[in-house]
Parts: sequence; C-alpha cells; structure tokens
Amino acid sequence: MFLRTLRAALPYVVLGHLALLSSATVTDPAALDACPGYKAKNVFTFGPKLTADLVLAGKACNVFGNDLEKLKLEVTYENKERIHVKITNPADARYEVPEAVFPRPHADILASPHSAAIRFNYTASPFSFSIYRVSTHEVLFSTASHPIIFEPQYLRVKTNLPAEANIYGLGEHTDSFRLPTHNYTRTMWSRDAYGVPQGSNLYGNHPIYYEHRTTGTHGVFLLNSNGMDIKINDTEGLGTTLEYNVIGGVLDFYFLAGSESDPTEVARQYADVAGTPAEVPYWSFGFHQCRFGYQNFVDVAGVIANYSAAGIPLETMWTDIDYMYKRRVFTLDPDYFPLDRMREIVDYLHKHNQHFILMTDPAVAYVNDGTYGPFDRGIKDDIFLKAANGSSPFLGAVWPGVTVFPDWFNKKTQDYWNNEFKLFYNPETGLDIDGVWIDMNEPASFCNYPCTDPFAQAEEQILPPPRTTLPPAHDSPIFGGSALQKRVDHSHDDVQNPPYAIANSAGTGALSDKTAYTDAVHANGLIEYDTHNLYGTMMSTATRDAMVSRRPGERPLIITRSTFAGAGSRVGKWLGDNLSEWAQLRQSLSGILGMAGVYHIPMVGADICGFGANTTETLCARWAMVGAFYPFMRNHNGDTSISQEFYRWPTVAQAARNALDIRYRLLDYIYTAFHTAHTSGTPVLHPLWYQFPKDANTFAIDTQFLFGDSILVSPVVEENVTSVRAYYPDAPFYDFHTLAKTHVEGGGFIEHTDVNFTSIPVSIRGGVVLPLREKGALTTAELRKTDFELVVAPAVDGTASGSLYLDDGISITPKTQTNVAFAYKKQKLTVKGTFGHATGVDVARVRFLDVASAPKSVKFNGKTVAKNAIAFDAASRVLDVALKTPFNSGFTAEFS
Ligand SMILES: *[C@@H]1O[C@H](CO)[C@@H](O)[C@H](O)[C@H]1NC(C)=O
Ligand SMILES: *[C@@H]1O[C@H](CO)[C@@H](O)[C@H](O)[C@H]1NC(C)=O
Ligand SMILES: *[C@@H]1O[C@H](CO)[C@@H](O)[C@H](O)[C@H]1NC(C)=O
Ligand SMILES: *[C@@H]1O[C@H](CO)[C@@H](O)[C@H](O)[C@H]1NC(C)=O
Ligand SMILES: *[C@@H]1O[C@H](CO)[C@@H](O)[C@H](O)[C@H]1NC(C)=O
Ligand SMILES: *[C@@H]1O[C@H](CO)[C@@H](O)[C@H](O)[C@H]1NC(C)=O
Ligand SMILES: *[C@@H]1O[C@H](CO)[C@@H](O)[C@H](O)[C@H]1NC(C)=O
Ligand SMILES: *[C@@H]1O[C@H](CO)[C@@H](O)[C@H](O)[C@H]1NC(C)=O
Ligand SMILES: CC(=O)N[C@H]1CO[C@H](CO)[C@@H](O)[C@@H]1O
Repeated sequence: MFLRTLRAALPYVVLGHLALLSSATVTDPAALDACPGYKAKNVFTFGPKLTADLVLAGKACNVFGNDLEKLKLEVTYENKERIHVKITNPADARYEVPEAVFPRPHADILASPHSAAIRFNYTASPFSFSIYRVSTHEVLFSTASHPIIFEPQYLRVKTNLPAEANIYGLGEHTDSFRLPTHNYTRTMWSRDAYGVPQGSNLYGNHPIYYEHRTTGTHGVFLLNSNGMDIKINDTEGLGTTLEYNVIGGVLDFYFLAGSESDPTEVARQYADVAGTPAEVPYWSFGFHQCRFGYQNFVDVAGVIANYSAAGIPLETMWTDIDYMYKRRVFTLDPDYFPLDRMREIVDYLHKHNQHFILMTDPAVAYVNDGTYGPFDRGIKDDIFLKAANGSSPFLGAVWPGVTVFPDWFNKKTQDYWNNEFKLFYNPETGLDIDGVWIDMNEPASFCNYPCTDPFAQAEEQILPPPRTTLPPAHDSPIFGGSALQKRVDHSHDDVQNPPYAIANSAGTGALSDKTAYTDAVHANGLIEYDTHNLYGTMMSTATRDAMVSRRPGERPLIITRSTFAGAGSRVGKWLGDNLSEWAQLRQSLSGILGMAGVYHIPMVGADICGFGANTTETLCARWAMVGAFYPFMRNHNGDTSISQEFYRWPTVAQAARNALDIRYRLLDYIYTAFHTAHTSGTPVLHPLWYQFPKDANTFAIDTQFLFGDSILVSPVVEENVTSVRAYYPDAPFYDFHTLAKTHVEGGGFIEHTDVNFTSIPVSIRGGVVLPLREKGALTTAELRKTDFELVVAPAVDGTASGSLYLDDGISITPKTQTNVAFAYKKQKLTVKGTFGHATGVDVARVRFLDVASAPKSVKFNGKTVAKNAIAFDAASRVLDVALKTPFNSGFTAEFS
C-alpha cells in the first residue's frame, strides 16, 4: 500500500507543498517503516557525551513534507539515572520549549557512562537507537526497524514495547490509568473540553510515561510543546509499539532509569526534570464549595451560612464568573455582586477562619471606549497576543464577547498582571482573595473556525449572556446579619493546517478552532503553533507571581485548568468540566492518579458531584466520600444544574461529615506527603502497584488507590450498589475505623458488603505509623488545635515507620519547622525529631494494632504506664495507651 500511495503521490510532490500525502492516506504503519531513515556518521564519544551527524539514508519518503537531509544527534549521560537524547536540525533553528517556561534540569554529567543504570546503544546504518537497563540487560526503548522521520512539520519516533505493556501517563486524559495498548491515540493539544470525553485531547499536556514491568519501572519524557499524536498499538506479527507523531519542534528525550524494585524512584527522577510540586497552604486541604450560577451576593452568603448550620466543615467559598460585570475579568457586577457587600462576605469568612477564592480568566474583554481599565492598560502597555501580521491584537470570542489575550511571553505582561491583581484584589479597597482559580487558559475561545469576524460570532452566540434573575436589593440582609532563544522561521510551513493532522477533538479539528490562532504572534516572535500548549502554564506562573507580590512570602493556592509538564511546581489543577455521571466519578480516579502520581501536580481534584448535568442524591453522596480523598476537594456545579451543596440532602450531608472527618484527621499526614513531594519528588498519591510492584494484579487497578503511601481507599463507584470488590495485595491492612486486621495471604479480593451511602471502605497499609488528629473540626484552624494520636500499624515483620512535618502552614520559607520520625520495632515505638514549630497540642494516645494479647506492662519513656491509661481489645487486637503528653519532644512507648 505504501508503494502504491507513494507512486501516486510522487508527481504531485514535485509540484509542491500542497499536494503532499494527506494524513488520511498514510495509515499503514508499514508505510512509514519503509522510509529510509538516517545513517549515523562522524560519531564521537567523549566520556558521557556522544554526538553524531544523521544523514538521510536513501530516497526521501517525504510523507508530510520534505525529509531533512541532515540532523544532529547529541546524547548526554546527565547522571546515573538519566540519559538525554536530542535530535535537531543543525542548519536552521527550530522551535524548542523556551528555558524560561521549562528550565532544563540540573545535570551532573557523569564522568563515565559505565556507572550508569541505563545505557544508550545504537546501530549506525540504518540509524536506530535503544536504551537498555544495565543490571537486567532489558531493552526499555528501541527504534529498531522503525526509521526516524524528520520533516519540517512532521517528526516520527517509534519504539517497540513488550506485549501488553503497562504504560501510565501521557496525560491529560480520562482513559484508564493503565493505558490501552490496542489501536490507541493520545493527542497533545490543549483544548476546552466540556464533558471531557474519553479518548480525546483535553486541557493539558504531559508527554511523560512510566512503563512498569515486574523487573523494574522506567520513564520516557519527550520535551516538546507542539501538537502531537502518540499512538500505542499492537499489530499482529509486528508486536506492540509506541509512536510519536509530532508536528514541530525537536526530538528532545529524557530517559529515566527508575529502579528495579521501587516504582516511586522514577517519579523522583521525573521530578528532577520537571520540578517537584509546590507546597500549598495548610488551609487549602479543607473543603471548598463552588458553583457556576450563584446568582448574587445573597446567594453566596446563604451557602456559607447553610454549611455552618448543617455542621459541615466549609473552609473556602468560591465564586465562578457570575460575579463579573458583563463577564469581564477584574470587575464586579455593581447590582448583583456589589463591592461593599462582597467585602462584607470576605470579612465574615476571614473572621471565621475561612477563605475566599474567585475565578480569573485570561481573556480580557475588547472594550475600546475608555471605560475598562484592564483593556486600556493592556493596550497602552502593548501586552496582548498579536494577530499574524504582528501589528494588532489577536481577537477571539470568550464569555464577555470579543476579547484579547495577555501574551505571557511579553516581558511587560508580568507587571501588567501584578498591577491588575493589586488593583482588583486589593485588601483595602477591593476583594481580599486567598487563592486564585484560573480557567479557560488553553486558551479557550468560543469563536468557531474560521474566526474571521469575532464581533459577528460574539453577537450570534449572545456573549456576554444576559442575567436571568433580577438583582437583590443592595441592602439585603446576609448572615442573619520570558525570553526567546532564537527566531524560528515558519515561512515555509502551513501552521493553520499542517500536512499531518493531529487528532484534535476541538470543533472542526483545525488547530486554531476554539482557541487562539496558531499564527498569532508573541512578543518574542514565537507563534502559537509552537507555544499553544504552554499558555495555561505561563498564565499559572504569572498568576503565582502576582499573588506572591500581593502577599509576599505566602504560599498561594492557584488552581488552573490547562497545564504543561512542570506546572505542578507552581500551581494545582482541577480536572475540568465533568458531568454528574457515575462514569465520570470513576474516571476522576485515573485522572487524579495521573496528575498526583505521575505528572507531579498533586493539588488536584475533580468537580465533586459533577459540574454539568444534574447529580442525584446517591451519586453526590458517593462522590463526596471519594472526593474527600482528592488532594484538592471542591464541590463545583454548573449554572443550569440543580443545587448540590452537601447540605441539600440528609444522606449527602452525613456522607460528607463522615468522610470529612476522616480527611481532616489525616490532614497532617497528607500535608507531610506534600512536603515530602516538594522536597524529594515522591508522589502524594500512589496507585497500588507503586507499593506492590511485583503483584501483576495491581497493574490495571485504578478505582482503588493509596492516599499518601499508606491509606488504601476502595470506593463504591457504581450506581445502586452497596458493595465493592476490593483488591488487597499480600500484606496486612487495617480497617480505618475498627483498626482490625485483614490479610489475604498471597493477595486477593474482599467483597465489602453493606457499604451504605454514608460510608467508604478505607484501610491502613501495614508498615506505617500514622499521625492522626484525634477528631475532625469545622475549619483547619480549629483542627490545628486538636491533639494528635498515633496509630501503629505493623507490617508482616512487625515493624512500622512514618513521619510528620509541620510548619506555620502558609510561609513559602517557614521560619520554624517540625520534623518527626516514627519508628516501631520489637513492640517499641520511638519518636524522634526536631520541634522547631510549636505544635501547641498533645499526643493524646498511641494505638498499637495487631497486638496478640493483653500486655504485662506498658512503658512511656521507660516508666511504667498506669493501668487505667491502658485498654486492650482482644477482638480487634488493639492496644490503646492514653498518654496526654505535650507534643514538643521525642519519646518512646513500648509494651511487653
Ligand atoms: C548494541 O547494539 C548492537 C547493534 O544492534 C548489538 O549488536 C549489541 O548487542 C547491543 N549491545 C547491547 C549491550 O545491547
Ligand atoms: C481504531 O480506532 C479508530 C478510532 O476509534 C476506529 O475508527 C478504527 O476502526 C479502529 N481500528 C482498528 C483496527 O481497531
Ligand atoms: C493500529 O494498527 C491497525 C492495524 O495495522 C491500524 O489499522 C490502526 O489504524 C492502528 N491504530 C493506531 C492508533 O495507530
Ligand atoms: C439556605 O437554607 C435555607 C433554609 O433551609 C433555604 O431557604 C435557602 O434557600 C438556603 N440557601 C442557600 C443558598 O442554600
Ligand atoms: C492585521 O491583522 C488583523 C487581523 O487579521 C487585521 O484586523 C488588521 O487590520 C491587520 N493590520 C494591518 C496593519 O494589516
Ligand atoms: C436539571 O434539572 C432541572 C430542574 O429539574 C431541569 O430544568 C434541567 O433541565 C435539568 N438538566 C439536565 C441537564 O437534565
Ligand atoms: C438505579 O436505580 C434507579 C431506580 O430504580 C434506576 O432508574 C437506574 O436505572 C438504576 N441504575 C443502574 C445503573 O442500574
Ligand atoms: C453505615 O455504615 C457504617 C459503617 O458500617 C455504620 O457505622 C453506619 O451506622 C451505617 N449507617 C446507616 C445509616 O446505616
Ligand atoms: C468528563 C470528564 O471526565 N471531565 C473531567 C471531569 O472529571 C473527570 C472525572 O470526574 C476528569 O477526569 C475529567 O477531566
């Protein structure tokens, strides 16, 4: 088929660009494999570096443009676990992800590849390369028999994989956590993806995957922000393969060795490349309430009051775009959300140790009459993204109608953004927000392609949409009272409709549909064709900086929709506009596992109870409980959906109280996991296989997961069902409530029956010492005044360990810190640490699990503990020792 296609195409190729093969004609993988590839010449090896020229090895196949004649290969052993392989065009500058957006990782540059855990191997002619693990001699990545194709707007690299390979990552997606290996395409091109269907490109792009085998786990990261399709397929006779089809940039691979025994090692190595996650304020782990469709300030205040009346912890109240005047950013509707009344709400929240967050979109309304400061100041500073001719702003249509878009590459944009934040979110004169929610930053545009007349389209689509209710009386009572490296020449490229069409699901599929045009120009000359996938992440960075400049030294909470690799080092993210459907509750789990477990964006959650469509009582109850184990826990709703605050139904209210009680008791444990992630790159959530890498039954599980590394959550995720068949690997587990042990020898399923609509199966993995708060609270400020209790859950060998990190909860660089290590063996718990940050509370008690019989004696710091402070329950095998000791120093507690 390839030959026939090529022959048919040849006469046209000489005529030029337009008649190249269309993507529709090249579907046969064998066709691309018949391309000539390259020959490696002038290969130089110099210690940890290898360089070579790659010269086209035969007649060009010109599938989606003309094959480049000569390429440059550069291989660097950056440290023992990382090899950097870069293939570029030596003749002409090509686009590369700017350092300002993705700083390159620190490289030690190994003295000699001989100490490396993985090695680069190649065949000179035709050129192919492989990466193999030295200890096991396993090939991890190999382009053998799949020639590299390098054309101006089409790059292909294809690797062989083991049959039914365990591949995780390549997000953002809503597919299973372990990716399908049959006929599967993952497209990278940021888009506004309402209802986020499976199998399509979504808001963010993370071209990293981890591959897990029982012999080890490794990672492959392609640092490229251009549009791409990554195809995983198994074709009879040809085995399983993974193929990158990229429409620009360069081939810039980082191969991560991971480890043979600990899957989380590869996550730490990826964190070395993409950055470790930012820490977030302690309060941000509290419960958040939001909806699109709060009509006015009375409504917002009513929700706050009703949560309080229902006794459900509400930490943070949010407001969606409803607050804006004509949906313009940095404005308040004077009739519906007047400043003085909104300030009253914010003051009320702050007085009650609660917080407030508003949505900010990037698109600025095109209001060219001198009445709208954010537009006027942006025009004056000339900081908006430009149309292709570089002279006037690029126009799109978003919520407020026709809009312009801040250009994050413009050096003056940060000052502009800081200033808009300072003005609008001014604590003295504006709204004193505690965090930011940034949306629509793909960037999204409602303008259908071609967007030749955004004014007509805005009018036709009725933007901004009119209000549907009357404003309340003003005095209604509430509360009962960058920088670019080089110029890239795209003059010969078709950047609107490149010859290889990636499988973009937006609108017509055109790259520019529903977003900024690919030919829109940034201040540094880069165009959206190359940088599109970076827009949301750049807005995230600018917003973080603006928040830090408002409240210097404080960690901001910023929740974004669109992300690129590395975004987690600055912001958190929600999974976008989902629907109130059971399938979406299930999918949310693979979504958060990807973000928190692979891409290092741990401050993540899906909209609890669902955003679009109407929820039901049981869905909302189950989701409230699942959502209590999202690191970022927010109920958010669409404007046309029925209300779904937790207090609306008694069952949901009770489910929320129960799950929030568990969450809050675990809050210091998860806060510690965030600190560990920030300092070392160890993920905050773990799929089961991270802890049980040899147990193949765990590889595909994504409706159970570990919150931190030790709390196993096994939610009911189906409608009308009150049971769950949960998998327990071969290790002791302890029920979170009864603390009784289960151990399925060899691993196996347990059917939890009678899981009513206010409970969720949660267990503790043996081997951990958990620092729990004794009880939940209505706010995190109150929680921090609650005593701790330690739960000692031994592994099979009778040992356990754990840690606790505490600080003031808000400073980027806290002045005081407390770091405690817990170690348990031979029936003795040792607590050691530095207590720089005063906990101000006691350790109320220690509970030892799986204790065979009543102890003869219990000692605290070597002294015998009084009998009345000890309780032993033979049925659950729990030994409960009341201590009431100030938590300001180490201690020991033991029994015999
Ligand atoms: C490296 O590649 C060559 C050529 O394909 C092959 O013969 C050799 O076995 C490989 N070496 C290792 C250690 O895999
Ligand atoms: C592969 O998936 C595509 C898109 O879902 C579908 O149209 C096609 O029929 C599938 N092909 C095979 C061989 O399964
Ligand atoms: C997978 O391979 C089959 C058979 O060659 C092919 O029809 C299909 O298009 C391929 N799918 C993808 C996503 O590459
Ligand atoms: C709050 O609760 C009151 C009393 O049940 C109810 O009338 C009101 O609609 C609720 N308001 C909101 C915004 O939830
Ligand atoms: C530049 O392009 C924009 C959008 O296509 C157009 O409105 C504007 O008139 C052009 N400006 C010049 C100077 O050609
Ligand atoms: C949700 O329920 C409301 C009120 O019953 C109804 O008007 C609306 O059409 C429903 N929405 C959907 C998507 O079913
Ligand atoms: C759950 O039960 C309701 C009410 O009986 C029914 O309408 C719905 O179809 C059931 N859902 C499923 C998935 O069985
Ligand atoms: C739901 O189940 C939990 C745990 O088994 C139990 O404590 C609670 O009493 C049950 N609630 C109802 C309403 O049956
Ligand atoms: C439709 C969809 O899945 N959208 C988002 C909503 O939440 C899901 C699961 O709840 C996320 O994974 C999606 O990104």
